[in-house]
Amino acid sequence: MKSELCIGLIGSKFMGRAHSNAWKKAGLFFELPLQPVLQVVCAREQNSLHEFAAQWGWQQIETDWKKVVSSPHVDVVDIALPQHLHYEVALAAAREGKHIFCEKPLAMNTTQAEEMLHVCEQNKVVHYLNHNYRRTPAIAFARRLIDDGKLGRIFHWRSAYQQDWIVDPAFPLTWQLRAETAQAGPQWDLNSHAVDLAHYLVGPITKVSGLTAQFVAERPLADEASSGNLHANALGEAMGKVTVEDAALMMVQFKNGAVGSFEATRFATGRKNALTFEIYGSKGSLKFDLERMNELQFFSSDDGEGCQGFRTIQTTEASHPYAASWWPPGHIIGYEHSFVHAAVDFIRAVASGSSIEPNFASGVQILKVLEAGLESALTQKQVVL
Ligand code: SOE
Repeated sequence: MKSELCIGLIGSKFMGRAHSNAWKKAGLFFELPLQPVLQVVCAREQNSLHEFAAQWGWQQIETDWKKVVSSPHVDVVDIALPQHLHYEVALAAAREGKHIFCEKPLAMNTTQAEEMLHVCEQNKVVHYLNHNYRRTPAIAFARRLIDDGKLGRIFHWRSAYQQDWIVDPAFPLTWQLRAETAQAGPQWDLNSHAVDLAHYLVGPITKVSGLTAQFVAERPLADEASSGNLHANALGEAMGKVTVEDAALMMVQFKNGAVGSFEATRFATGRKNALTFEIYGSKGSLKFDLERMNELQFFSSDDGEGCQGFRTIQTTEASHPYAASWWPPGHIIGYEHSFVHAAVDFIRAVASGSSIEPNFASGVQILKVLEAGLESALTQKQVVL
């Protein structure tokens, strides 16, 4: 009987590191039905790839992604690439019968995403879209509270995803700032996470109004070879046009009648990676802040009169999702752990032949909302989904 799951990772930058760490740690902290094997890592630059493979323990390196996808030694293709490369790699991987672990956002548009989903379903492969924040204990616990009826009927969703890494107009024109490689700015990169969480915690969205802004129209061309972890050097004096938005806002209605707002920006000076959301219901409310990711704020109207107020739950008890596999209560975890949890759930899904969420079907629904937001910003009309 098979006891291993061989991973082929494509991409060796920020997400390549986060995924490598996840595959390595998954079996050290969690009981797994199959042990992940770091079989092969693929990227374009061979020299740095040798170093990357040695550091993370990848057994082989490859510079041609097509060889990874068709390798008989690979069971899972892990796509840790910018979104404009997801479509081609995912289609090829699914056609080779490989299970797919794919970084977000799923694709450049809904048309690509729908085809990716269709080909995965046709070839009966497990497909996972890595909106990793769902798998922080606090957010998974928030879902449990909602499922248990602790919030009652939900009225409001409110999220803000704020970063500041491009406030300086001298920050170069990296792939994230060009429509041909990124499709959109924070709407794709950041609001994709927030919409995924809203879908997970509140439900489907039916109406969208959007507003976008661009604060810097031109930037120095980037030396892409120097870019990684949201840093990059300019190539020289030459400038290029920024072809994505710098901030994206949406007002939405949910199918269950709740209403919500989303704010995503790379121009919130001082905010590095601040994702906050609030949910207000008839019986209780929740507040989450990624910068305090082990905590969940919970208000319950069931609390006795005079004792009501938002309480801070440390989601590190053994009874909290994922927490028992790490440390004793109060010994907190971080950003990278959400990737480990994703790897664990993915491996379990593959072993049991079941599906996992979010997946490419979730990705299609997320992109529909994001596209509606941009369309509405352009036409200045509400879009009904
Ligand atoms: C960059 O904006 C980024 O790395 C996103 O791409 C990630 O999805 C998010 O988790 C942190 O910020």
